[in-house]
Amino acid sequence: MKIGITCYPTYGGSGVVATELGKALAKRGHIIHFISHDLPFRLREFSENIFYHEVSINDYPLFLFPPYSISLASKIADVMCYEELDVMHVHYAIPHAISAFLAREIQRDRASLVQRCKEAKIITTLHGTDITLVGADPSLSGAVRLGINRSDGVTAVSKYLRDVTVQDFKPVVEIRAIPNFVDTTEFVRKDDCGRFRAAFAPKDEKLLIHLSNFRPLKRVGDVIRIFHAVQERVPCRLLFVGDGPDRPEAEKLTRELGLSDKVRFLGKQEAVVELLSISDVMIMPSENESFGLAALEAMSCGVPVIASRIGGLQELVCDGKNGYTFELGKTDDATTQVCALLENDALYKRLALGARQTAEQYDTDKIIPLYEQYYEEILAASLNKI
Ligand code: GMT
Repeated sequence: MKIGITCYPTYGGSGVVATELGKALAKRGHIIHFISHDLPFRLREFSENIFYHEVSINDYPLFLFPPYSISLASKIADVMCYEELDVMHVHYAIPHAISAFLAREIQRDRASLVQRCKEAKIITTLHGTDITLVGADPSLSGAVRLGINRSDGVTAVSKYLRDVTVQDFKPVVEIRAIPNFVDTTEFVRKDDCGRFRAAFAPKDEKLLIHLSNFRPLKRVGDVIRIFHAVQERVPCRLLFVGDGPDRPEAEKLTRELGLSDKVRFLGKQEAVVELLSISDVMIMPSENESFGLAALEAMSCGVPVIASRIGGLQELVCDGKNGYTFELGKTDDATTQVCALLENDALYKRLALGARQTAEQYDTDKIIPLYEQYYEEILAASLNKI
């Protein structure tokens, strides 16, 4: 198949999923056209089946806000037509679902002037805050619903997100839940990272890790409060990976609690596998999480996850199997869970193994065929309509 993919190319779960999906589909022989304003950050290696089309943004002085959504729509329309795409798959509804819809209108309109182009089927994948936070805002919700309803197929990254979308947006189309996935051959615990570990935990302390984009919904303050209590019982250190708006506040709280020598803020990092490989426990106290890709990647590296009992995290983190869940904001409960894990070797080993086994259920090789099958169903459904 010829498949177009649009996503946010910068750090963020939806961009990661879209890019890894494109790479995996390309390996399976499909031709992939990425369309975005920058090269997706995980698209490093060359593949003869992958092409990249950059959206040029018109920053005419009159525009206070250059109309990216429209430029993107024009680019998608061109790629759909000239590359004869079968499927145009957009990730994160805002504005991508609307841009894809507009692209199809552009293409239809152009057909009256030039040649008639083949029409690609539009598939939208909902990732999380495009429904639960940003998309729920009245300034955008009508457009999000239109984008969903005008897509030929819609997927959500968990059953939770599918159900919330149905409940809040009452779409007229069906939504298929297809979960996040991980390449368990790439995300595998590396044994040769002892040097890193010694740098961060020189006295052989335990290592806790939190990885996110530091937005308020990630509740990084809770991570620090949990760590503060844990380190009073178990010698340990904390690694923060990522960056975002709440980082300065988190650094301030770390100083106020006198934890500066035990907490390292590493900022954005590419060596995620190496960092997970030296970590003992991941802490994810998010207020909302439609799936929790970072937790899945941690599990794949044999790191148990302590997470809030919310959203799609409840489909991934199973108490006593691959980690523990705690009621949102109840950092005392999370502290007890982390300590129980770190103080009991046998329990720790069992959960670390359980984490890896869970990740194997979400391996790329198991989930990518679900997308392929979905594309085929959508294409077949449209043939039946003709
Ligand atoms: O909303 C975000 O945090 C960003 C979003 C994205 O688009 O990058 O992440 C979401 O998508 C990931 C991949 O599908 C999910 O694993 C994350 O759980 C989800 N984040 C939230 O729902 C908060």
